[in-house]
Amino acid sequence: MSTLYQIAAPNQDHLDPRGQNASLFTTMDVEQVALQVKRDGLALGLRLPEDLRHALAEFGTTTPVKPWGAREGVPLEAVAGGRLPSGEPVAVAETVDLDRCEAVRRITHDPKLLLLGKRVLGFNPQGIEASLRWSFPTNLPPTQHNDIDLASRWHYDVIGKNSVSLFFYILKGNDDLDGAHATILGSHRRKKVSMLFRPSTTISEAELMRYYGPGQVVVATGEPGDGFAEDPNTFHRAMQPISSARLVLLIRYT
Ligand SMILES: O=C(O)CCC(=O)C(=O)O
Ligand SMILES: [Fe+2]
Repeated sequence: MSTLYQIAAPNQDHLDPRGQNASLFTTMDVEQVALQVKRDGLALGLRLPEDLRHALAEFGTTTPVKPWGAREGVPLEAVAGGRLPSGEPVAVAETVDLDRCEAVRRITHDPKLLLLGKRVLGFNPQGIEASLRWSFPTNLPPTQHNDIDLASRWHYDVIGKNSVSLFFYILKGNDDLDGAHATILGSHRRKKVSMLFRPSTTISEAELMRYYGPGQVVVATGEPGDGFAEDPNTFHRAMQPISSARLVLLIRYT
């Protein structure tokens, strides 16, 4: 997470973001998407214009990355095989210097996305973060992969008082499940009390399925350019990339 902007002073909160007609997301119905995020925790069907997806793919493939926990960026090629030069497996790495990418700013400050943030949060977003994130096929058995990428286990995130995430697949394997993102519908509103007092990554899939039912799981399959909005307080997880590395743009309004 690397970018933080202030877009509206609290004393201007009655104002909606201006210039709705200039949005990049021409067909998006903000009120409908906001309603779904609030009700289900998830709204599919967002779509990034191809020129911006292309600009992000270009930036992501030519800029150094920071593996989780690393101090410094390394060239993408050094880790793209799912191993550090030391041989240690690496599942996730973030593109550095995202502030230099003009396409990111256009997306994070898009008037319709900002309005979506306002409708879900109940106030104009005060914090805007963006992350361009690689997930690599480690070729490890799922349990081992999940140990080095905790976001591959079911979990929920509590970020500030309220938050909403937007994901856009920039590059992704061909298979639907390959590097996809899964969500348990409605789980932002309904958790067992005991789920609140344990690290969420320690809650087993079996326990979640018993409580919510397998029918509540939605996998956001999709192609590069497809995106979705999610309440991070839902249970969700990243699925292991199999055929090729996945690149996603993640935006978070708080
Ligand atoms: O990469 C994903 O699909 C999930 C990431 C995630 O869980 C998060 O950033 O909170
Ligand atoms: Fe998460």
